[in-house]
Formats: sequence, structure tokens, C-alpha cells
Amino acid sequence: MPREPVYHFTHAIVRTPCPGIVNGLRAVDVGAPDYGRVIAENAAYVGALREAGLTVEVLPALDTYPDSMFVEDPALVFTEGAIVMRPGAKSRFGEAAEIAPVLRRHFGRVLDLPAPGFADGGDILVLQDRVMIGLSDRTNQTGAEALAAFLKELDKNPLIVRTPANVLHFKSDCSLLDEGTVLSTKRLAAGGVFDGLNIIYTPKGEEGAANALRINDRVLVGKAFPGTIKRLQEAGYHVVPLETSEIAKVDAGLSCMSLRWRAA
Ligand code: CIR
Repeated sequence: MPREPVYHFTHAIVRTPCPGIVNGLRAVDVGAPDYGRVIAENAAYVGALREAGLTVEVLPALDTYPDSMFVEDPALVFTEGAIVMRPGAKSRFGEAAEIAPVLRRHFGRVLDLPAPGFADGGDILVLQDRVMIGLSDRTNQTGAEALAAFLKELDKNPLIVRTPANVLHFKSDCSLLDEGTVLSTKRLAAGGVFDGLNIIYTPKGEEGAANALRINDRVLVGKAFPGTIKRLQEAGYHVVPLETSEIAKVDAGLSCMSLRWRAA
């Protein structure tokens, strides 16, 4: 029987941004995001997930952790079960313990990534036939190997790859578009990680667009990236442009704000 496309989702978990997001982690300080506008970007995003047919659970804001609205990083979820990750940034490590009970409510099988390694969900790209684990400043070899073992337990095919220097997460620079196609920056694909797949490149200067999100019949893309939107539309994708300019100030894009899965 053909496998269900990995971008077919029925459910999502998001977390309301906390006021502390103005102090969120960032590689380059271009000014703090405006809290009201972050709330608006997040609300439009949740609306887009619901429009795409997903049942969305909205978790309450968690001010202890400024970056806690980016729920993708402390967990990894599949139809078959969930994994509680070990976030690689000190200020985010405690987010795993916060998301764990939520996962236990939704999933019959929840695996806890063991110490001492670290791995962030933002470094994991789920493709149809493999799950890529990008080594980065947040995901180290020990964490990646422990995660690979768990993925095998969930009947997945893990592959450990490298994230280019100065790129926060593997998925900051790429996303899945369909069973055989990815959206990627040139700097990431140059390493050969997507050889054998179709690649749509983000135009020069639109690297931030690579963190798009394929959900069911549509692709959510940052509004600020007209060149990427045009390329995707010309390739036949149904594009939903969303404002991401405030969350971009804390190095975030569209995959970071949710955990998504297809219920069995
Ligand atoms: C961080 O540095 O952890 C946050 N400011 C941004 C997290 C983005 N998450 C993601 O790409 N999965």
C-alpha cells in the first residue's frame, strides 16, 4: 500500500507567545520583536493551520522560557509516537519538561531522548523515505545518534547530515515541498544532502524563505519573499503567504511555531 504523504497532517500543537519573546535568542541583534506584532503573526499562523484542516491545540504562554512559542524544538512527533528532545540552548532546555506531559496526553508512545546529547526539532527534516538529522550548534553527534536509534524504533530511516556554519538549524535553510521535492538555499544544498531529489532554490537574498511549511494541499511561506513565492507558484504549489518579519528578528520561521502530525 502506498504510504501516506508525510506532509498530510490532522493535528497541531502551538504555544501562545509570551511577553519575554522580546528577549528571545538571536544570532544578530536587529532589534527586539514587537510583542503585539508577534501575537498577530502567531494568530495568523494558527488561522492558516486551521484553514488547512488541522485541529490545533493552543498551549498557554510560558514566560519562564522566552523562546517557548517555538514548540518545534523541544519535541518531534509522528503518527507512530513522539520524542521529547533535549534542546541545545541552555535557556531553552527546560522547555522539554514542559511539553512532555502534553505529548503524553496525545500519544500512546513517548520516548525521552537520553542525556548527555542534545538535539533540537528544528534540525530534523522529515522526508518521505528518510528523516534527516542536521548537526548544528544545537544538535550534537551524541544527540543525533540517540535520536537516530529512536527513529529506527519508530520504523523511520534516519540520516545524519551537516548544517552549514552560521545557520541556526538545518531546517532554517530548507523544507519539504512534496514526496520528491525540497525548497532549499544554495548554501545548504551545495553539500549534496539533497542529491537525487528535485530542488527549488530560494533566490539570492531570500534565504529566510527556505523555512516554509508544507501542510496538506498548501505551502505556507514568508510574505517578505516574493521571488520564492513566484518560483513556488510557477511550480504549481498553492502558496499561502504569511507575515514573519517579527519572529524573523529572533531567527524563527514557519516550521518553528508548531508540532504537526497525522492521527492514526
Ligand atoms: C532560538 O534561537 O532557539 C529561537 N530564537 C528561534 C527558534 C527557531 N526554531 C526553529 O527554527 N525550529
